[in-house]
Amino acid sequence: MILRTVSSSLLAALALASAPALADPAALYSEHCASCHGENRLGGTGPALIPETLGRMRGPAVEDVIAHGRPATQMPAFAETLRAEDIAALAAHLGEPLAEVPEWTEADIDGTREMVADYTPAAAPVFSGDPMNITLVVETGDHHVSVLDGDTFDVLDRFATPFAVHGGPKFSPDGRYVFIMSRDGWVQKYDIWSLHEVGRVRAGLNSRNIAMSHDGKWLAVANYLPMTLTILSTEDLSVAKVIDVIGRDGTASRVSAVYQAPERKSFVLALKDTPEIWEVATDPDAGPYHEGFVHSFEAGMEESLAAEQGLFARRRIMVDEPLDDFFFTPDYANLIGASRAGDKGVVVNLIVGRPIAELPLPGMPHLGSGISWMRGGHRVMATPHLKEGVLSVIDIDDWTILTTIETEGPGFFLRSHENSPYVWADVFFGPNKDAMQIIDKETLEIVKTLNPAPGKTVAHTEFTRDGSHALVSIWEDDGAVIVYDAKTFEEVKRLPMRKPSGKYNVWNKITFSDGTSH
Ligand code: DHE
Repeated sequence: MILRTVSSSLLAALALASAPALADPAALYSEHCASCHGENRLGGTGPALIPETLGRMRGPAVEDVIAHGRPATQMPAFAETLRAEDIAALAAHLGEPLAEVPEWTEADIDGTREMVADYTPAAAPVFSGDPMNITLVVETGDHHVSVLDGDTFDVLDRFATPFAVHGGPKFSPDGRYVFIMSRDGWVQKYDIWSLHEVGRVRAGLNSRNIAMSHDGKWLAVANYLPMTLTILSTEDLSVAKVIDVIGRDGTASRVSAVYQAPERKSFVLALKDTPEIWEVATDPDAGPYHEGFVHSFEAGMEESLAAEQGLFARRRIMVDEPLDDFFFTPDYANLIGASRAGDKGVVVNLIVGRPIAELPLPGMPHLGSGISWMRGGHRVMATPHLKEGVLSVIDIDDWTILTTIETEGPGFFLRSHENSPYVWADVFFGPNKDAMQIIDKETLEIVKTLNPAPGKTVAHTEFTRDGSHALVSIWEDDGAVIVYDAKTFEEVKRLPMRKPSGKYNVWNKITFSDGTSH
C-alpha cells in the first residue's frame, strides 16, 4: 500500500518534471500579439484587448479566436503555433484589467486622426434611390456596415468599421453623414451621398456611445476609459474639448452614456460612479441665466456659476443614486433612468433639475429601448425588461403604470413607426429567443408572433421611412435581415448578413420618429 502511494506520487512528480513549463502569458503576448494590438494591449491595427472592450466575450470565446483566427480580418490562427494550455493562459491574461490606466489627452486623440486621402465629397448622391430612406445595418459578425436602399433593399455599399461597434450610429441633421463608434473608442465618419469613409479618430480607449448636437456641429463621445467626455468637431473630427468627469464630491466617474437633447440644445450624461446627471450645453448662448439652466444652481455655487457659461457649459443635476439607460419624453423635459438595483425607474425633470417621480419596474427595465406613442389622448411609453418576460406600459402624462404585457421571454429592443398600429418586440433571452412579438398599440394585446428562424436569435426591428416595411435581424454569424410587409407580416425578402445587430433608417432617426428609441 505504502509502496503504491510512493510510486504514484513519484510518477506524478516525474510527469510534472517532464511536462514543458507553461509559458509566461505576458511574454507570449509580447511575442505574438503586441505588434497588432499594442504593447500596452490598448490596440493598434488590431483592437484593444482589455476586459472592458472584450466585454462579454468569455474565456472560451477568446481562446477560440486565438486558436482559429477571425475570418475576413487580419487575425491569424495560433492553433498550430501555440499549445492549448498556452492559449488558455493567454486568454486569461487578456481578461485581467490593466494595472494602470494610461492618459488619453487631446494630443493623443488628435494623433490618431486619419482623414481618408482619396475622399472627395460628391455633389449629389452617387446612387439613384432616396437618400432619406437609406437604412444602415451594423454587422457585428465581421465588423462591417451595409448600406441598404430602403425601397429596393439593394446593398449599395458594405464598408469595414472599427472593432465591435456598439450603440446607434448618429446621423448629421441633414442625413448626409453618419458617425459610428466602436467599443475601443474609434469614431468613424462616413459620407452616405458619396458612399465613402471620410475619416476616423480614437476619441477614447473604451467608449460607450456617441451623441450628435442639435445643430450637427459637435459629436460627444462617452468614455469609461479614461473617465471623460470627448467632444469632437463633426466637420473634421478634431477635438473641441475633453471634459474630465468628476462628481461634486471629487469622485471621478465613468460615463455610462451620452444622449442628445435637441429641444434643450444640450447633451445629457448618465454617470456611472457618482449620483449626478450632467447636462452640457451645445448652445453658445447657454449660461446660468439661460432658460433651463437657471434653476439648477443652488445658493453658494456662485463660483461655478461664473465658470459654467456658453458653449459646453456644464450643469449638475443631483440624484439619490447613479442612474443610467435613459428614456426621454419627446419634448425632452423629462427622462426616466434605471436604478442600479434594476427594480425601479426614476423620473427626472430636466427643467427643474431634480427627480419628480418613481416607478416600480422590477426585473431590470431596459429604458433606453423604450418608445412612446399617443393612445386614447394620452402619451404612453413601453419598455422591455432584461430579466422578466414583460413589457411595462407607462402613462407619461401622470407617471402611472397602465399595464404589463406578458411576452414569451425577456426582450432587448422595441420599435414602431408613426404609420404603424403595432409595436414589434423581440424575445432576446431564453428558449423563445427566436420569437418576434407584435403588439397592437391601442388594445395592448399581442396580435402575432413571428418565428422566421427557429432556434436562432431574432431581434431588433427598424422600419422604412414610410413605415410600410419592417426589417428584423437574425442575430447569428450566418444570419440575415428579413424584410417584412409591416401590414400583412408577410416576408418580402431575406438578405444574408454576418450577425446583423442594429438597423438605422436615416429619416426615422433624423426626425426623431415616435417609434424609435432616441
Ligand atoms: Fe447596448 C444601444 C448600453 C449590451 C446592442 N446600449 C445601447 C445604448 C446604451 C447601451 C447606453 C444607447 C446608445 C446609443 O444608441 O446612443 N448595452 C449597453 C449596456 O450597458 C449593456 C447592457 C452592457 C454592455 O456591455 O455595454 C449593453 N448592447 C449590449 C449587447 O450585448 C448588445 C445586444 C450587443 C452588442 O453589440 O454589444 C447591444 N446596444 C446594442 C444596440 C444598440 C445599443 C444594437 C442600439 C439600439 C438602437 O436601436 O438604437
